[in-house]
Amino acid sequence: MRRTRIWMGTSNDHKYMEAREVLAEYGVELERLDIDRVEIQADDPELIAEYSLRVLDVDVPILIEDAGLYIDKYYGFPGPYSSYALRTIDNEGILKLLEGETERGARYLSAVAFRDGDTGVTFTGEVTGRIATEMRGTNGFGYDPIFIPDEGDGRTFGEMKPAEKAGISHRARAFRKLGEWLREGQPTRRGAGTGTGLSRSSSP
Ligand code: ITT
Repeated sequence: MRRTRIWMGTSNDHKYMEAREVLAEYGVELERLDIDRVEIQADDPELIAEYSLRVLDVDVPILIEDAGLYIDKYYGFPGPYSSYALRTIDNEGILKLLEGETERGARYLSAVAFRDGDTGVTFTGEVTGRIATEMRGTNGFGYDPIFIPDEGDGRTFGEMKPAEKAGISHRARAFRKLGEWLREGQPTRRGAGTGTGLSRSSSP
């Protein structure tokens, strides 16, 4: 099986654009389905993405991505509440939570659940870093102005060009795995692993 045209169910333009760029490297054309997906409350982005995908009743090869920012000091908060935290306390609130803190470690996680007929698979990606002491940069979206990746040169994702972010981001890592899997055309055993009809890859 080799798909060159698949769909992403998301309400987020930025996520879609970033994912589309990565999959294009693999010759995969990513179309968009503008939906408000159903999300369960869980800590694990893989479970959240897989559930949202399972209850999505569409008949095309489709994926759902769940992503978020996990701050070490706060046991992973905002994590699955990343959208909510941005809508409420926003980046200023996160900076306030960490005011005067030296322990500023954080990570972005991404889980991509894909389904094509009876075949399903989930891939994950991660990037570790730290929370800046102030907002810097206007590129990217969401938490990017306050996230400094470990693999960078001290700039936030907000200060990086899209291609630089894509070199190391959680999303790019998860979508590259999907791109490789689609390119290889690897068959996945139906129902393997999770009991959701989806099988999993390892991370990062
Ligand atoms: P969909 O569920 O419709 O796809 P969403 O915006 O709710 O869109 P997520 O639940 O996956 O997406 O992500 C939660 C929030 O985490 C998201 O709204 C962003 O604000 C933030 N986020 C995720 N990935 C990010 C990234 O690469 N850079 C900055 N913020 C990010």
